[in-house]
Amino acid sequence: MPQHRALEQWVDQVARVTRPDRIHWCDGSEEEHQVLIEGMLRDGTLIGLNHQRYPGCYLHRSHPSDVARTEHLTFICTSRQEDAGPTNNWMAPAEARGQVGKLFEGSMRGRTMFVIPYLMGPAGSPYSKVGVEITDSPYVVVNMRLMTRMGKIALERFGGSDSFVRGLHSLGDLSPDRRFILHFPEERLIWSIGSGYGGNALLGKKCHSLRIASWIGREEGWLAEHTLIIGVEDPAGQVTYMAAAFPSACGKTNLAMLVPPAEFSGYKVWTVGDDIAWMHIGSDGRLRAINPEAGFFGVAPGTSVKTNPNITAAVDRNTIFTNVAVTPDGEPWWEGKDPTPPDGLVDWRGNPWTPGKEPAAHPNSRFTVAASQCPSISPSWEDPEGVPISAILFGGRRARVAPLVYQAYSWQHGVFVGAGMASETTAAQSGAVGVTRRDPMAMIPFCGYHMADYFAHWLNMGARIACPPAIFHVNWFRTDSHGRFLWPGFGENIRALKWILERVRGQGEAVETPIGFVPTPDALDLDGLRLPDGTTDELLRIDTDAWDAEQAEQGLFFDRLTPRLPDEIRQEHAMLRARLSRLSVSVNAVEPPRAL
Ligand code: OXD
Ligand code: MN
Repeated sequence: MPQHRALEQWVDQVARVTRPDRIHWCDGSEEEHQVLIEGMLRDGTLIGLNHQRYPGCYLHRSHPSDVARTEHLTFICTSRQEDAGPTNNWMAPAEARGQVGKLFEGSMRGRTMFVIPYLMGPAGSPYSKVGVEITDSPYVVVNMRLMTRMGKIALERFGGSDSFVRGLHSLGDLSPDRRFILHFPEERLIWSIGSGYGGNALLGKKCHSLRIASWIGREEGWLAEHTLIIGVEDPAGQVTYMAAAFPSACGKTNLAMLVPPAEFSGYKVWTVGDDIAWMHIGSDGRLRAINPEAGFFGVAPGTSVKTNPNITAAVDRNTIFTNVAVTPDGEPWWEGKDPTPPDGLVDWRGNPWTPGKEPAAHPNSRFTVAASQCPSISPSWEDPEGVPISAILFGGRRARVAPLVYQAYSWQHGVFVGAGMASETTAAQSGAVGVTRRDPMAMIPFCGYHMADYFAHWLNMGARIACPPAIFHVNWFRTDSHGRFLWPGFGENIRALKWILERVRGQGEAVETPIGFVPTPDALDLDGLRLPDGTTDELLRIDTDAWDAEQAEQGLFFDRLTPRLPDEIRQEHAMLRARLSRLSVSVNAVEPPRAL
């Protein structure tokens, strides 16, 4: 393969350091897949599931200390620390090469080194990019085959080019003390050692498609975002595309595959992507999104026929389950799959499960499945030009502060809304769950450069889009004083999407509030929902005390980003403060109006 010279040289160089027993170039074929599966069944890396009910499905149990993304061990290795910014861990490239390079020495002894050429994005799209992952994990290979266009198809796209993203992964000894996920964006290089977990080891996903791609996107003038992409079809058959950025495990997969309730039978949601979007300005001047991935690596707990019938139908064949529980019949099981757990479950560690103590499935247990198996997959999901985005939604888990839905006043205000986002942490990353953290545009773990420069890039993009999408914020997670969710979520979220659709078309009633346009209670179509009295008002209420605290926390976060923070973000923050103080004076005023 003389045309892949740069690739061959790199593979040789890696093999000289890592010392594998064998090198296998992956072609992505069915035969190769079967050989890998059989090998993993033999050595226990995979466990076969009930092949009558779940044909082609397997279970993988990871090392119990390797079950989620490890953000504290994830580094951006730019030559200048200030380019990584204060929200990323940084390591000097020379130090990274020295310290972590040692860990790769001989790390593949006794193992096969797999070379995985992959394509992120549809074949034939001008926006797709090639990467190559070298790994010593066959589990990674079979997952990459589901999550990317892998093997021959990627090599074809490669041509003679030496500009591809290089990703080197080794399981090492799986010790968290020797685990590092390093990104060298200037060199388009990723090094990951010591973890087999998806987000740390499937390098096409977070490492390439977000951290490295966000850097490339800024250089080339496009956006790499942690967003789902959907097409919302109305009863007239018109499809409007939206992108939505929520942090990990906040329901992107469920929203991407939403099935509306009976009252909304004329509406349909088409899935284009559930996690990542690459958005370019198309030749028509619109923002166009492609899904760089080819599969879904979704959170299993909470997934059921009721919450997500589409993914339930997709994962009944050719699916890899990781860290779920198993029934005595060899079926995968997780909390929320059925109202009552079946008897005789084996938990995610492989032990008999005792109800009432720990969950049977790990809270971050996952399924990996090809997108093409999803019944709601959009006919346009592989459109090389991408789909035209009319609305961008930001959202997170906020118990009190954010109303169900609101619209930003403008692109600039919308960028500020995204920049001011926060959410409660989930099991998708190691560390405490349920802690509120600032997570601008759901990109805090994934932006490969300084957050302030990232906001500036968003602002610049807006100026270049002839017809910029409208920007909204949604929150399905508001609770009452007893901590109960006020909003039923899942399929009922179509009600918020319908209002968004109307706003995009210049319809839909709204009131102007300090934070943006909030629907009037009548503007939301709540027919058939029967929410308890007062719930709608509560869902849409702007709690001024909570917002005062919120804007103060936003200010502290923005202070960390000075002096690079764009003036526009500071101005929007000051304007929010001014609008809030006017509101709190008018709500709480005991003084005569002249006090204003
Ligand atoms: C994911 C994540 O796996 O965000 O998508 O953690
Ligand atoms: Mn994600």
